[in-house]
Amino acid sequence: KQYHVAVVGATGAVGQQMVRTLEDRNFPVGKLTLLSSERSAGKKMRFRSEEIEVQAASPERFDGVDIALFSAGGAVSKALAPEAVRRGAIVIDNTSAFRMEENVPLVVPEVNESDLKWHNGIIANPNCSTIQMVVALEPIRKAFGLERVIVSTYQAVSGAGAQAIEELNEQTKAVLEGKPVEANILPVKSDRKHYQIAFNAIPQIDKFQDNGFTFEEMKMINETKKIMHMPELKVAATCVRIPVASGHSESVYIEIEQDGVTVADLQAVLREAPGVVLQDDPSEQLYPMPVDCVGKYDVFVGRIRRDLDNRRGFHLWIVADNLLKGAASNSVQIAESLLKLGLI
Ligand code: 11C
Repeated sequence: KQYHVAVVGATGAVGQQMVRTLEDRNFPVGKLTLLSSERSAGKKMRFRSEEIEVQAASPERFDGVDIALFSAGGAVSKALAPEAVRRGAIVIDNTSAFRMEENVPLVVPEVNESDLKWHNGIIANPNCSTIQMVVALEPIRKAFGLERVIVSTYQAVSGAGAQAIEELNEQTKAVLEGKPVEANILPVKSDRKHYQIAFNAIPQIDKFQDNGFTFEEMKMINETKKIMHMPELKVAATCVRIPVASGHSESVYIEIEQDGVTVADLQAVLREAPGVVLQDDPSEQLYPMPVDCVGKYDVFVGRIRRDLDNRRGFHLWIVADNLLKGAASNSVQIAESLLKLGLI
């Protein structure tokens, strides 16, 4: 069977990768509808050997659509996802609009694919930095139990969209040419102040919450507990933007339940884990880096070592393509899982 798929936000940084991923993974697309804001409507995008014109998104565009992949911001999802569902589509939403709603599964197929069984039309795709972390943590939890997670991120600018990539490129050029640097997008487009990202590190991703954490940090905390079905898990996060175009990196400290586990035990589990590539050999200076992970669907893990003070504490370094496994390819994988489980 072939499916009518719609991509909402098709011209954005994630939307473009969704189109590419549908083609690359050979998803059975019979018809592809590309939707965007009025501003981007009329642009043409290539899918397989076809040129498809992007149309302005509206409720009627979802008539006949089987699967709608949304990545056009929370406000668009809130307005249009229920309309798409009403018209018979299953929505896979890449924004934070519905993630924490009780009747919406939040899914990373390697971790909690079976949560798809109780969907009510909308399935949420988690935040990019959460996805890559839980893909690595779930096999560890299964094998040894998990009590605590403390993560610091080194996040690429593409997480903030295509305009942020442009801003990094322009600022880098300006600095190198000794020209004045303009900052209009980062750390958060809608916040009051903007800071230079070129040759800098900004410890703010998304807006500050009343508890002193940013929304990105709270997403990592709350989404991890929901996906792993562990409301009791202790999680803390510090999220930092760095001048890398694509590929999020994370330094993750974990405390496991079981005693006597070795680094070799953790490596053995991760070597077999779905969606994980182990790149961990200090003697060969082998560890994951964003430049090597961009364009790939997997999550890369290295630098595994035991904490010097806590025998049940371990440190890991986790890298993935934030636009692919962090967004587009996780969404397409969710669609693949729906097919596999006969849920569509
Ligand atoms: C970033 N993680 O890197 C964000 C982007 O909730 O899906 C993804 C935001 C989200 O800026």
